[in-house]
Amino acid sequence: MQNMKKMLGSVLGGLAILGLTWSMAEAKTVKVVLTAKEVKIPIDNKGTLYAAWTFNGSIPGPVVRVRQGDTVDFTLINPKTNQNSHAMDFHAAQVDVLKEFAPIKPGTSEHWKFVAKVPGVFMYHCGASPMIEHIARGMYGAIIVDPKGGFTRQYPKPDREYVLVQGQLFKNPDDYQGMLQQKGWINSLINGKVFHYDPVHDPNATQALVAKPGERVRIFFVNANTYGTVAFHPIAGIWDRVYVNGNPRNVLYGLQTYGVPAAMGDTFDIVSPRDRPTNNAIVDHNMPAALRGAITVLMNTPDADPSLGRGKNILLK
Ligand SMILES: [Cu+2]
Repeated sequence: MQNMKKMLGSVLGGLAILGLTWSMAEAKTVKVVLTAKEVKIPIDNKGTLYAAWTFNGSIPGPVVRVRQGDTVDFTLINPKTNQNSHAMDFHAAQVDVLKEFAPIKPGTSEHWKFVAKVPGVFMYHCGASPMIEHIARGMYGAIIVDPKGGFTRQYPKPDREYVLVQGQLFKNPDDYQGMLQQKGWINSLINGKVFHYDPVHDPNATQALVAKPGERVRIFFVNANTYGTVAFHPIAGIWDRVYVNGNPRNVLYGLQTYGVPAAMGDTFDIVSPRDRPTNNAIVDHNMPAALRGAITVLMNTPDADPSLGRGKNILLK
């Protein structure tokens, strides 16, 4: 009996440690280091330079991708060569706005952690004052929190994935009062450029999103406008599914247009006809935004480059 108890004890002990090891292996700590960079970068396909404020020197900043339950170990660096304080506001984090999200001065850095508890696609942005200027100048990006449960019937594995982040370009981002009234909004940016992936409207555009006919294309979309809802619509197509906030539990079927408010992220699946090559123009159907640059072509052809919409190529540079 004594031996039996001993044996049972060691078996249970072994299981507990196994369980612990298993759950530790499941949730990872992901190091994310972003540097605030005030730099001139091209904001269209012909290379027009713009005095942007960025995370890591690009608009949008890098895509951060973790799994639900992971810990994001975050460092923000504000080099002393910058003129302005900057901050980080991850919409995927549940922390203290006055602490973690507080601005830091040039020549300093900050370090904090959060557990990404809710799955979806979330905006991140600089929250330093005036926030309208820090966002308008380009300090935003997307963080994807993949669901712990993985793919399901409701949230099937896509064939391709793309990230699209829409923002605005203002003629004078120092004009705080003007921007509050949306004055001087001259262009819309998709992943930091006007008509970035639209060779139809911009002869200088060299890229488009690609897929093979019939493939499920999943678009992680973030509205980084300073103001206004994006009327997200795939011309010549229908959204097969829309996951509100990118959460697989919030699924809608068969939508033509779905409104994405400022500071929201939603996930969109589109499946083109399998029996023929087609093109879609993915637009903000608010005409002022579309015609100022928010049009993205998705080409569905049998010879679609297999490397695009996968791995590192979900945000096309
Ligand atoms: Cu900033």
